[in-house]
Amino acid sequence: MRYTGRLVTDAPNTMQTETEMFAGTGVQTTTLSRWGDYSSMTVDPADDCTFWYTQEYIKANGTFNWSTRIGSFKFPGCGGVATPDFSVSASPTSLAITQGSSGTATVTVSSLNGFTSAVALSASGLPAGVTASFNPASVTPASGGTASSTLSLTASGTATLGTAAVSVNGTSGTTTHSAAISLNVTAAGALTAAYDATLKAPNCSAIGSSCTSGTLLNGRAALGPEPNQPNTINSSCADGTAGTYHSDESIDAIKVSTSDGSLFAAGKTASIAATVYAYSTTADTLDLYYAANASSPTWTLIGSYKPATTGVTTITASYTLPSGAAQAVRGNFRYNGAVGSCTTGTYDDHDDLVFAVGGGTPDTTPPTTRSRPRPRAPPSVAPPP
Ligand SMILES: [Ca+2]
Ligand SMILES: [Ca+2]
Repeated sequence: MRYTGRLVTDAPNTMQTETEMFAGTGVQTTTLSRWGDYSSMTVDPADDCTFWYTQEYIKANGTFNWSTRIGSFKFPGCGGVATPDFSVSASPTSLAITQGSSGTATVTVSSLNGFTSAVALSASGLPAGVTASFNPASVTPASGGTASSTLSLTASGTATLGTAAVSVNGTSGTTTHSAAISLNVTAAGALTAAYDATLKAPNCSAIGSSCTSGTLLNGRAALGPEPNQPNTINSSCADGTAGTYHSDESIDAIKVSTSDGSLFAAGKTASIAATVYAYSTTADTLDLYYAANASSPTWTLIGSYKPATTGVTTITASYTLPSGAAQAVRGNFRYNGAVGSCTTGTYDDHDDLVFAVGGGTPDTTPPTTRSRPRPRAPPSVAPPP
């Protein structure tokens, strides 16, 4: 009884070395023509490598004197003992948290090759001001199973802003496997405006550190179209209707933010970033205005600016926030014409953004006019008769 065979990894057109399992001790005599009718081979499901083989053989010269032999074999390199191991995954793989708050992700440890040991969890690559905790701090998966832990990432009020690649690490003995989480720390009070149907413009009604129009100002009039156009307070200034979206002029977004990342307050410097689609770097001009009272705006010019490039480009400016609980900025984007808060060119877009502002530092400057005398005390009530 001899065997050979090949593994899927063996070179094409080669067989393993022929091996003898058992040598018979006799020969079949006379005229018998049948041999080997009763034979079988099967692979052992326990390891998918071991073959079990049964075959007839002859112990001594003669006829009708077959015996049966059962043997097993496997090829070198098949069915080596697999090393127990594990893998680590995280969900979600990207997380956004604001300064002063926290977010969670589920960390899952999966058993491979019968792994059943404890895996200690940790995090690395955290931005300054962000801490990580795992509940539980260590998990032990069943063989072939999974075990999960909840990762909490907490950002302090001064945590470093921006995106960081956080590594979630599982360690068992000398083995460490990791999963990546993209963590984005955003400033507290980074607000996106909602359309204010009363004022008829995008409005950040809470006090934030920034306020963006999001998609609410994209386009001009029916071009785009601009949602809720013309997006001027009390519909005070219609948009020009000529041209084609993103071939001709439009203001697409306005964002106002404090330059130091703190909450909007009177006296602070505010930065405006206006995203426009420019047709011309020479004929197009963005006039930026602010108003202290959004409900009844008196527009004060901040400045007039040329786009640096044609196409989608951002224009920035800054000014000092006045006092006023609900303030506004206006972008007046015009093709030629003269500076104004509501120019009438057919390619001109006008967009307002309303945002809430806190009281800011109290005014300690004494008034320069004389105080009015205190009102007289009311007459005392006469006692009942
Ligand atoms: Ca508009
Ligand atoms: Ca617009």
